[in-house]
Amino acid sequence: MIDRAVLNYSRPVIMGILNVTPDSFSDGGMHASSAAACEHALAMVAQGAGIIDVGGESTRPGSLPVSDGEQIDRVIPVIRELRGRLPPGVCISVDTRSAVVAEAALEVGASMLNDVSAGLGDSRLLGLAADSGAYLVMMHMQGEPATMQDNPEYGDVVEEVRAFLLRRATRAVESGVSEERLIIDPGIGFGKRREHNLQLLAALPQFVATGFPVLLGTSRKRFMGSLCGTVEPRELLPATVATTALGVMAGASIFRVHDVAENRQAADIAAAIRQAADERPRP
Ligand code: PMM
Repeated sequence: MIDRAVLNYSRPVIMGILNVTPDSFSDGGMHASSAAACEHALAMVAQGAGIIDVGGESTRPGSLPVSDGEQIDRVIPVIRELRGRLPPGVCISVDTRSAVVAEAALEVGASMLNDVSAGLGDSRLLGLAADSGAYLVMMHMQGEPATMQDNPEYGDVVEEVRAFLLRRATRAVESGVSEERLIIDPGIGFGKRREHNLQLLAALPQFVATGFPVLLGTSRKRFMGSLCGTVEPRELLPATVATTALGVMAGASIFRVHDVAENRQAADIAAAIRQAADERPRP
C-alpha cells in the first residue's frame, strides 16, 4: 500500500531536489551519506518544500545510465528514513526511469514517480503508476542524457513538446492512471538549445491550458548561464528565482529547485500578485 499524500495546487508547490549520487552526500560512507541527505531534506521542508524529489541517477547532459541495483542502493535507505521523519503531508517523489526502482521506492513510502522519459524508458512504469495510485510526472526529452545536447532539432518546439506530452498523457490514462494524478513537464534543458528553452518558457500558458498541472525544472540550468555570464551553476540562483516567479504568473504549479527558501519566496509573491489581479473589482 503506497503512501497517499495529496497535493494542494492552490499555492505553488516547491519540489526540493535531493540528488543521492556519489558526488552529492558522499563524505562518510553509505549510512552517513543517507543521514546527511535526510537532514538536507528536512531543512528543505522547513523552508517550504511540499515535495522531496529523490534521485539516484543523474540525467544532466552527458551523464550515463545507472543500473537499477545501484539506484536502489542509493535511494531506498533515504526514502525509508525520510518517510519516518517527514510530516505526513509532504510527498516523496522518486526521480527514475526504471519501474524496478520505482516499485521499490513506492514500497518504502514514495507517492510520486518522476519519469524524465514519460514512460518510454520502461514499459512497465505506467502500469505501476496505475496500480499504485501514485502521482506521475511525465517529462519531455529529445534523445538520451548522454547525447541529448549534441544537436537538438525541432520545427516548432512548443507544438512538438505539447503534442508529445498530450500523447503520453493519453497513453497513461489508457493504462489506468487517473487524470488527477498526472503532471506534465516540458523538460527544460533536455535535448534543447537555449532558444528552445526560452520559447518553452514563453509558452508556459499553452501547457497550463492542457488542464494538467505543469512542473517546471529550471534550477541552475546551463542555458541560463550563457545568458547571465557564468558557468557556475550555484551562481544561477537569481536567474532560477526569476523563472519561478514568471512560471507562477504563467500558471505553472510545481517548481523543482535546489534552493527552496529563495524560490518559495519568489513563488509566494508572484502568487499573491496573480491573486490580486483576479480580485481587482471590474466596473
Ligand atoms: N531535471 C533534472 C532531473 N530531473 N525531472 C523533472 N521532472 N524535470 C526536470 O527539469 C528535471 C528532472 C536535471 O537536473 P539536476 O541534475 O539539477 O537534478
